[in-house]
Amino acid sequence: MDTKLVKVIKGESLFPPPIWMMRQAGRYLPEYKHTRETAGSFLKLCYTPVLAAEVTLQPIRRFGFDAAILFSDILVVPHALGRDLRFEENQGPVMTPLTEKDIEKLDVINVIERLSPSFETIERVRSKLDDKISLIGFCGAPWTVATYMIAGHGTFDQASARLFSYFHPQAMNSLLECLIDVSVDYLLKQINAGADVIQIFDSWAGALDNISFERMCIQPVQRMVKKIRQIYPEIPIIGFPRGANLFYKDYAEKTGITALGLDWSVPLFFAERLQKDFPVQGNLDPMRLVAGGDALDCGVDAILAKLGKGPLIFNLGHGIIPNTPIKHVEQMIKRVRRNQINN
Ligand code: 1CP
Repeated sequence: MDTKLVKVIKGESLFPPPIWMMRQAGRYLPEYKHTRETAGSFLKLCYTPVLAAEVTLQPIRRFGFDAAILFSDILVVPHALGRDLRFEENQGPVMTPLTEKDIEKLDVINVIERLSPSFETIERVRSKLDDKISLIGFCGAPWTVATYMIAGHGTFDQASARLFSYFHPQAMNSLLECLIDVSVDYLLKQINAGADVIQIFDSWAGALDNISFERMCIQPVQRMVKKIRQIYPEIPIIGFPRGANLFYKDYAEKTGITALGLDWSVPLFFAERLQKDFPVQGNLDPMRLVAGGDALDCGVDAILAKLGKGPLIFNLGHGIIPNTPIKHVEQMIKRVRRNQINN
């Protein structure tokens, strides 16, 4: 039987809509902080299936979301390719910036074996999760993962990766090719382990101009979707090209994804048009969730009023912010689900 999430991704309209939150396992939850302390470091938490499964399930237990998402990070892929990676407190990921010469040294032989803790996490979560709840597997899109590999850390404009793509177009192609292949294998194994929906995070799609968007965002994801569908023709795939703006439509049509994750800057009238052809997911401003009160209620109501009649997965327009009060998450869920009677 399909879960609510899968029904919507296949085009059904449900009211109230299914709901989950990007980064729903994380530092705003005391139980997450506790498990993270037990693990010792963020990466150890990602690579220890018992603990990763525990934090994956925490937001489901507390809030009753309609989907769990594998606890890991998009940067475990470059890490498994042999790049160094550490997470600095309050600074995020740090890696040695990648040069042209490093690309051929990426360890494509052992990468999937190194990622195997995630498959065990998925199996563990699936065995404990109610059948009605989806388990989302994920990876970063090649462009977004490449931005971190090239700069060595997060940036706001992805200047280093854009420049790299102009100075070294061949090297950039090789890097994207490598990431396409590895990410496809990684996702196939996640599906095989029990993920029933996949999300591809292209968090830095918005940094690209028209030509680069086509080449480095659309084409790689299009190729990934095609390869995944050769093995799993029916698997629902949510694409999240954050900041894609007017390119959202092109992205959805050309990549072949099943549903479209919208960031909070997407105007609701435009979202409504996209929803005629694609189920949509989103797009509450995470700052409204920090603020609570009327700011939160208004944001929720506007999304439900405009998109609630079509296929909608209610979500934030980007990840939850660590200082979000738990009470506000409860308020949001209550508001989204208040109209149970119409279901
Ligand atoms: O515990 C901690 O202090 C680490 C914080 C943290 C967490 C909880 C990071 C570091 N990653 C995660 C988990 C994570 N990351 C998940 C888990 C599943 C969930 O509950 O949603 C997922 C899906 C991600 C994906 C991810 N990591 C993205 C794509 C989505 C997005 O937010 O745009 C990106 C860009 C990353 C890189 C990353 N990892 C962590 C940080 C702080 C960052 C962003 C760094 C930056 O650009 O500044």
